[in-house]
Amino acid sequence: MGYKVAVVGATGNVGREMLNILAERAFPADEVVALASRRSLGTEVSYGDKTLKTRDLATYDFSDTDIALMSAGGDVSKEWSPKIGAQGCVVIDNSSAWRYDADVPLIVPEVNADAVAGFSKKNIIANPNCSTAQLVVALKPLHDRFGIKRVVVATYQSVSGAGKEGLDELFAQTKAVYVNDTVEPKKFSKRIAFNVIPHIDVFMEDGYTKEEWKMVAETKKILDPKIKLTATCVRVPVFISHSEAVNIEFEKPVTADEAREILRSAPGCLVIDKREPGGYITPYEASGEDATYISRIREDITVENGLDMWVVSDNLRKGAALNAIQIAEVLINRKLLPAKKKAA
Ligand code: 11C
Repeated sequence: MGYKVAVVGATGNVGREMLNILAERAFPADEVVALASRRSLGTEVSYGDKTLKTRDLATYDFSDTDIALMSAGGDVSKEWSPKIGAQGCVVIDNSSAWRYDADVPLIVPEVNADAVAGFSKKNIIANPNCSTAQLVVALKPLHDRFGIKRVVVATYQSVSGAGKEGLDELFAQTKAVYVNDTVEPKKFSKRIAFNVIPHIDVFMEDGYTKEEWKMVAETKKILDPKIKLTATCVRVPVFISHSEAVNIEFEKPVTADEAREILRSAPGCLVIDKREPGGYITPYEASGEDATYISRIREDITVENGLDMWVVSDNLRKGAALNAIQIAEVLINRKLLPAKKKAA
């Protein structure tokens, strides 16, 4: 018998991607339900070759649903995830609402799948921020072998990280520039077309942004609290896929060749690294793909045991929807889902 899965926030960029990936991977679901807030009720969304009409989250009964894939924002998750979990349905939440809660595992299956076992206190499992997910997939195999001391990362994050409004703003502003029209920032603090903005999420007291803080806190929780990390997160005029320039200092000596070999056989990683024009991946090519791509691997000439690399992944897939579904697959493969009384 298959599972009953609800996608909460089914009309958003990530919700739609969740439905696509459930169908693509032939996820063992008997029934998939698309849920949304009242505002989007009745909107139709695709699930494989089927069309699902969205139903109301507020009146939906989760008692015979096994898994809720939540991508409806932090406020909705804070209100609804505990209620859904209390009905015995396991919530896999894409927002930041529960990530830093000690009773909620924060999971990237290639990195810390074993930590999933702690979910039963609240029946909630958190998905990391997109910029963290791809980073830890690339760091984990190197950390296991050489021990990471410190990471310095600069991100180049696509506008889809800011949702549909982010995509619309880049599109509208780019058109406006071509027809000499006024460009008015709405979603982003400055013009994004033909520009870059060193600011994602709110500013914190110490001068870092919340996006940068999340990368630090989440890397520590998922991979190793001893790793020191500093980040500069930048929005760039790219529709989909986040890129990261990563500098790593290790405990042990490392060569670029060794790192390349380790990453070639690491789960979730795909190395594209020829030292010639075009011998690297760009966000355009990573869009729609599942892998975390790694290019430009080289030894840092300024520090002992240092390495530089370029990491790119589709932020809507590995950074969100795919990671959530991989977590659901871990629950199924390890037989961790609570038994449900199915409606007759
Ligand atoms: C962005 N990374 O690109 C953000 C979006 O904590 O899940 C995801 C925010 C989060 O704007």
